[in-house]
Amino acid sequence: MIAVDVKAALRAQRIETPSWAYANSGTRFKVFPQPGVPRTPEEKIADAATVHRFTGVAPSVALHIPWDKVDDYGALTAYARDLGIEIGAINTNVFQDEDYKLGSVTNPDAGIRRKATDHLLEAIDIMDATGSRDLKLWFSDGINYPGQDDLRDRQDRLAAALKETYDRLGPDQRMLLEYKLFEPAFYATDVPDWGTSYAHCVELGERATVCIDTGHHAPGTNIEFIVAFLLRAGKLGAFDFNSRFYADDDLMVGAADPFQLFRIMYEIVRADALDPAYGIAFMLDQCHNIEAKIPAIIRSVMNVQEATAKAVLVDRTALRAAQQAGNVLEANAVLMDAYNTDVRPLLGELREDAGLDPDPVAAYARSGYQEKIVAERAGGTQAGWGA
Ligand code: LRH
Ligand code: MN
Ligand code: MN
Repeated sequence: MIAVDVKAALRAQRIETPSWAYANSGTRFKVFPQPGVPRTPEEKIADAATVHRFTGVAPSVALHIPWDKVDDYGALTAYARDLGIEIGAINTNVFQDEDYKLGSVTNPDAGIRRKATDHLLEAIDIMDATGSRDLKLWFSDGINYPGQDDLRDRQDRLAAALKETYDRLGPDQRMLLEYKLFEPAFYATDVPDWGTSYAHCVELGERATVCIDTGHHAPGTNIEFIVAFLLRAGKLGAFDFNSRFYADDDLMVGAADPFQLFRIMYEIVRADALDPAYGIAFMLDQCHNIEAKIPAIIRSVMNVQEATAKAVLVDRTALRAAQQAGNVLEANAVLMDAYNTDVRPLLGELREDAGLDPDPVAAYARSGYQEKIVAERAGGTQAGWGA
């Protein structure tokens, strides 16, 4: 691929940032509040627009309901558009209510299942108002003790809630079903892995697809295999990018294992699925507990860009030839040549071509935005994760 094609591929890339990453967050041990964090959904959107201003590739922000609940979603959408970004995926939250102790849509109590499903339907009303394409579902549902509830009945209850929600989607709307190995349930989680999510999505129909949160697997899981499999099946809808060392760490994408991120992005490039027109939503799902939030999100966007640039640089013709010839070492070397390329100058050039500073983190630091929000948002309350 010649350099200009590499640039064209990278120019088309879009990365969505999550509203909750701009807010205070922490572990279950402590939230360390930071000065200047957003107090309202509007302020989170303003921060997301700032990340887009410096990176040029993050033109949408995902919302989480009720963390981002407002009276007028039309007005919120107009506010975002005025700042140059769109509202992206609507994330549901059926994990922070007393009622959900034994589960939400899989709860043995039909009344609680109704309440949870109604929340999912309400999220689609919000999508109608914001123009969002994607409804993102993650269920904390599961059980802690063998015998606590019937594993199979819970799948039936899940399928019923998903079907009711799917049937409510508009023609241009999609459902993304996220899985997670464990936590908060430890013995059995109702959507623990990609296979479970995939099977439910197949049952639902073509507008239901799997969301891969890169932090939601057992250590050592080959995530790029899951990516390749789902792409082949036409069932990969989105990523929640982040990094993990141990569990659901939610650290900056590309921090723990940049090589894994490159391998994932290579499967995307291999399937020609990088362009937004293909329909995969590349989202971040992170929490910045001890590091400055906006620069960390800018860095995360850049980390995805760097992994993507390396993936685009893979000489696919040479790789295919080596694979066909059974030349194991050569095939591996072709991949590693691309991974070991320093793509930062190329990305700097790309940004300059677009009228941006080649170093978005430094440009942000010089911009005065951080000082401005620290001064303006004094006395800010915590919003979002850990609220
Ligand atoms: C669950 C999860 C899911 C939630 C988000 C805040 O661990 O990854 O995507 O909506 O975190
Ligand atoms: Mn997630
Ligand atoms: Mn998570």
